[in-house]
Amino acid sequence: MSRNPLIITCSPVGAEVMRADHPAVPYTPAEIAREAVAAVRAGASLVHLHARESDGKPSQDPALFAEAIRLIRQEVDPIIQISTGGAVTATPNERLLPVRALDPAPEMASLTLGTVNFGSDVFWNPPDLIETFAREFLERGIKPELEIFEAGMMTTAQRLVKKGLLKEPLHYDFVLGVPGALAGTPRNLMFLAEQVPPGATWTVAGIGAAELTLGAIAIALGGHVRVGFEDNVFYRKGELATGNAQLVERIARIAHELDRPIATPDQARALLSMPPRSHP
Ligand code: KMH
Ligand code: ZN
Repeated sequence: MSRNPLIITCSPVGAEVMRADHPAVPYTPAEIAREAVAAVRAGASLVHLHARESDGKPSQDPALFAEAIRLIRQEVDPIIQISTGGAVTATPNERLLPVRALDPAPEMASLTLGTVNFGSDVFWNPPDLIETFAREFLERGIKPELEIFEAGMMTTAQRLVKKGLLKEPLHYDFVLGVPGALAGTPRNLMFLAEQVPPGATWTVAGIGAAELTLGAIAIALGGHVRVGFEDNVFYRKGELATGNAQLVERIARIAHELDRPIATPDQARALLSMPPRSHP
């Protein structure tokens, strides 16, 4: 059995889930920070961050990100990973705004490695966009989390390594179960995990009910786990989670039973080959 510490990522809100889905979905920076801080206290060492306007509209406004980060950092010190996926309606420039504007630069940001159907929409990531994003990350020393929605995106990762646009060791997030993309099945998770090169790390974000099943499998396989309202708002069928922290707590309990200690933020940085955080 693997005993490497488990990195639990929490994504307290994405671009799609709304208060109609769960009344506690956070919108404002203060609400997002409150959910993130509770999740970190429950065992999350990495926070995947989206921003919303106060009416819930997805936003890439750097000021909203900066305020959420400031409030989180007042209380806890997780790795904070900015979303550059944003919403399917965001332009490439909008998606890059927080990467370009935040000072200090974010430690980490998401990078989706291809275009994919996304429900009834298309999440648009053509090759030139991916390469531009990867270059901007490299220039600022930002560690990418490679968002893998489809199997071919694994090949793209290797192509970008050969071009010098991604530095090893890579870190992958298998986002499984988006309608229109690779389904959230154990077989699909195994298929992707088997392709991870030596020295690289991976986590899984199962959408809906797959969050729990794939999370448990990832713990047993030696991978890492993402939970949170971006991907799933239910504790079990028909029962909403009380908050993001409840979803983190459950993963931490399962990890405990499977003999995986929970990574602290500093352990997570080391596991992901990231430098210790030095700036305030
Ligand atoms: N909201 C999706 C269109 C990411 O954060 O980088 C994209 C997404 C991936 O959530
Ligand atoms: Zn996201």
